[in-house]
Amino acid sequence: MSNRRKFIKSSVYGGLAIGTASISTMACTNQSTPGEKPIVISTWNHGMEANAEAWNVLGSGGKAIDAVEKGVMVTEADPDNATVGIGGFPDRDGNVTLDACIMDENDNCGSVAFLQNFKHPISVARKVMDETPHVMLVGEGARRFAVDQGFKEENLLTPKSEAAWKKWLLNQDYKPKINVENHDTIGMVALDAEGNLSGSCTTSGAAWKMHGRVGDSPIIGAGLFVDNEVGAAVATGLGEFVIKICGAHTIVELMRQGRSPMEACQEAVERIVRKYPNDYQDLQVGFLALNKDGAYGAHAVHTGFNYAVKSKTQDRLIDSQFYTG
Ligand code: SD4
Repeated sequence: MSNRRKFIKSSVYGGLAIGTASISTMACTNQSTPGEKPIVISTWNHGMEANAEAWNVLGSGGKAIDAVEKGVMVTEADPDNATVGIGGFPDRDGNVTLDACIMDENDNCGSVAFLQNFKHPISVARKVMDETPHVMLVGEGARRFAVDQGFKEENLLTPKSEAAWKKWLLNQDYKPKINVENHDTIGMVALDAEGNLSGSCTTSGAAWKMHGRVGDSPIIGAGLFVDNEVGAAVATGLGEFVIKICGAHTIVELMRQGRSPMEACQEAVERIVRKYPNDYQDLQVGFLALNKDGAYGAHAVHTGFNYAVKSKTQDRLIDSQFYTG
């Protein structure tokens, strides 16, 4: 491998913010849970706050699609979160570039990638879904569309993330590190009282990525997939490997074939491990799935992934199962 490729590869692994289960309240569950609705589940610790906002919609009989948009907006607006929205770590040239997508129960979907200077990419993605004949807008076209829709441009590089970037610039030779932060991309899936599923996913992507890099999070079928006949799934972690196995879509199809949400996530994780034996030790990917009955489950390549669940009977953070060989 050339030095340049090596640099790029290790920078991407190393810069990806991958969380730890620092405030877990519950041990791993082996099986998917029995179903209930309405229910919302989302990735990482920050999912607790995001779920609370989503529940304001779901708990009063609102639609899953509105819940998953409102929920992840909480995380996007948090400047202390270095992996989503404002305050997200920039690419290696110092630009904060955001990816997001959203999908409803009728296969309507909207996505933005490489979006800069908008605090709520998920809402721009929602507008792409609601107001255009397209699924995905990127870069300058996405910017113009957002401005036309009334979104305000603002600087998303906070002093804290700028300082982190400048520190990284000093040697630029990250080694792979897993579980270095306690927050990450937010992916959320929900089932509303009517029995309809929706999902959302939003991120600033891999820290110190190459300018122009887009991960799995805005790719329908990779970072997020919803099929109202079956279930919904979201991904977090090193997006390149989620894209390679078309992660979220794979999980939904496995559920269609009869797997529980947990089994489906586990099979997707094992596919990554099996197909990329030289890579998986140095990367984290976590999957989260919810089926049409409101049963959920998760699985990750390594320990450290956790997820938040909220329903009438549950409001908790759960440590995900992970690959143990
Ligand atoms: C990406 N999957 O851009 C996203 C980032 C993420 O854990 O989820 N980080 O690859």
